[in-house]
Amino acid sequence: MKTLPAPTAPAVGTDLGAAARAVLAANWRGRHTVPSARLYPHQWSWDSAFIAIGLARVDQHRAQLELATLFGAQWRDGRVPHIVFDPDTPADAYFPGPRFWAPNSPVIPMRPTSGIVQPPVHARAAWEVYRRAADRPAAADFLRRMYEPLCAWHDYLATRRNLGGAGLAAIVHPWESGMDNSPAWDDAVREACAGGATVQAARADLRHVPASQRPGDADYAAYIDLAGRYRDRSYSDADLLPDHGFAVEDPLFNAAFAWSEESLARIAAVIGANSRWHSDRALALGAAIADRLYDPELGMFVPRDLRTGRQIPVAGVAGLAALVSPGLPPDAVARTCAQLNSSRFWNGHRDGRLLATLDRTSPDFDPQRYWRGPAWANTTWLVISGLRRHGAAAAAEALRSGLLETVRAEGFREYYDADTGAGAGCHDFSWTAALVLDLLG
Ligand code: 2M8
Repeated sequence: MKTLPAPTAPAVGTDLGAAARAVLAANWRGRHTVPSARLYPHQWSWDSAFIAIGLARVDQHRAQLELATLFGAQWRDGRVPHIVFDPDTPADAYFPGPRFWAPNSPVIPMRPTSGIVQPPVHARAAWEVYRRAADRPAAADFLRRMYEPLCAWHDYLATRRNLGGAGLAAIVHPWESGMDNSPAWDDAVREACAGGATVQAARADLRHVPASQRPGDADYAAYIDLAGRYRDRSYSDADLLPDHGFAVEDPLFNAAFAWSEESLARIAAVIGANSRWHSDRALALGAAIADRLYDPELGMFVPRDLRTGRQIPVAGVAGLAALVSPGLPPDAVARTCAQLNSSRFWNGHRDGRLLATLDRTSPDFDPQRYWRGPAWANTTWLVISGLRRHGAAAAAEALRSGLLETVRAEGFREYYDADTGAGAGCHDFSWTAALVLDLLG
């Protein structure tokens, strides 16, 4: 049995870049990086994409390997699983582990994985790796190897996950949003919640992080119920509606899809493939996001529940992250950018620079609890990218400096109290370190 390493990263001190590199070195497992040594001791899908974006700044080879390892576990239907389990990590180190996701397999396969997905930021990450590469020929080879797997991944989303029929990809579990306990999922989670007691006994996360900073037991009961139902239909997406308890078109997920599709167009151009097809699909995704996920009353993007056919009017950072998408109408972009200066997302204590996950005026806002309020590096980074895309350089810079200041003071935490900036969740968290490297430039 492998002994888990203790965190070895030095205090942040003055050299933020060196400290970030040390976190990523401590979390490196030879072919991939774990998000956190104890809380998340396997490989996660969108974490690896963010990690590759940071590694692209300092170690092209590791950045390439990070993405290649993840895609080595891609399913035949094109899906990229949200967790690739490390067979050397003890089975009870993370819940739900490989036996939950594949209970009928007599032995755990060589590459055990989960069966759900996470936001498709990978093609964008592959493009970033190429863009930053010192060894361009090696990076072009890498793009050639990644192109077909990335196309298969996007085709899976565009076809099998097109549950709403408008071309957007549906997510079928709250974990697929990456923003697990967002209040936007509360109604569906309440319905799916089976029984908390058994789940509490199995939860490994509470050994590492205070319960007040994690999802509740009822949330976990719903996660297990929904994942179990999807698993029991062999992870098939056919005829999922109306019975499956969760089917949502999410703005962050689909904007990441559109942004990545646009990156596939650039990748195709480098390797001599047809790029037009990808840029057309990127723009079509943007148009569908505008059509189905823009809420003119709130003045920003929101998720759409495919079970009710209605938008979920929750103002969250996912609706701001939609700004990374190509093909959005200028008025929707302008109103969404303006949200940064509203009382919903303005933080008086830090000049509005700490970006909360949720509308601060919402009764559900909780500055410390996971995806219900705290500031996260990855969502902040996505919104910075969206603002830059639309020329809002000053707003992007305010978020960038606010995040870097917070990390300097608190270390590479999983998230930060949205009111005070105090570090929360686990320590030495990989995507915080990686995206700091990118933001340092
Ligand atoms: C969190 O999600 C996992 C389940 O996937 C968990 O709570 O156990 C989320 O923050 C997710 O976005 C992230 O990818 C994952 C690993 O960092 O942790």
